[in-house]
Amino acid sequence: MWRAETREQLNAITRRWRGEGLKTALVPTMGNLHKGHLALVEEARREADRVITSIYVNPTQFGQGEDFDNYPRTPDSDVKLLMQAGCDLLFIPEHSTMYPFGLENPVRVQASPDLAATLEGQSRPGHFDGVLTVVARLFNLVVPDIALFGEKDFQQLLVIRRMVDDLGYGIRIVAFPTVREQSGLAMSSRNNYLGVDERAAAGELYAVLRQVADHIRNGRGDWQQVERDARTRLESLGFRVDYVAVRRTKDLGPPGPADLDLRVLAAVYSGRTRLIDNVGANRVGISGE
Ligand code: PAJ
Repeated sequence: MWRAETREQLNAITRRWRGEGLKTALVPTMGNLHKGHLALVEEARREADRVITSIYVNPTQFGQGEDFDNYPRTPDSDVKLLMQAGCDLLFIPEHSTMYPFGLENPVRVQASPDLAATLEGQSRPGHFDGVLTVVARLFNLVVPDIALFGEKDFQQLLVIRRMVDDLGYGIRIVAFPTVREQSGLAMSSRNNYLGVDERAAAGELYAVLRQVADHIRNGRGDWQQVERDARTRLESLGFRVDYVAVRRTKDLGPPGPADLDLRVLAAVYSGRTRLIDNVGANRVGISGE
């Protein structure tokens, strides 16, 4: 596996690949890799000739009081896992490579407010601007043919797709389904913060989201009541609920009676750990409205 830290090192390798007509895939990550990340790398292997994984804990997407300083950094085990997964190039930049003019006054990308102001964007103001600011930089530096993102961060995926379509990046965005532990808990670097008991209980979040999806599939259309019931259930399981919401899959707007393709999204706290998850729920019948 090649390794690049600077723009020059990265360019030397990717220019050669492009010159040889090889199709490249980028998997952007913040490291502390788990099976969810590695599934993206393996999918990238199937989709492209060369796979580039980036590891960069991006300060501009963390809010004040969030976990930037404590975010788990495990580069040695990440390198081993990437080699096993068949990654061709690890791009592991310093701040000065990603933000050569410093972190205070970088050129920023602003996420489309219609997609980004709700749910995660409401709870974490500026978060998606920071995500797009670094993802645009990664796209500009790596110039991949495709880039892969997890459905685990569903709103992030939509915000990135919009940027690509709006700014005209010639990059195909591939979405990959959420990889889960046996308990149903979505794999996440932040799961490391959970205590043993919290971790055992955290799978219940997925169970509740699936129940909501089942209600919707069975024709329930009284979303607000469905959301309230889910909130109560999550609270009774010991979670502090940030949001649990039924939304349109395509733009995360509130669903109307004719909307069939829906998503159930939630953010909860287990102790001090913030967990997010989502599931799809395609409506077939319409009743109860
Ligand atoms: P990070 O949280 O490291 O996630 C990197 C990629 O892995 C994202 O596309 C995320 O959706 C995906 N992912 C995480 N957990 C997953 C799981 N359980 N199953 C499937 N995919 C999963 O998301 C980020 O980093 C950053 O915001 C980033 C896009 C790198 C920009 O800094």
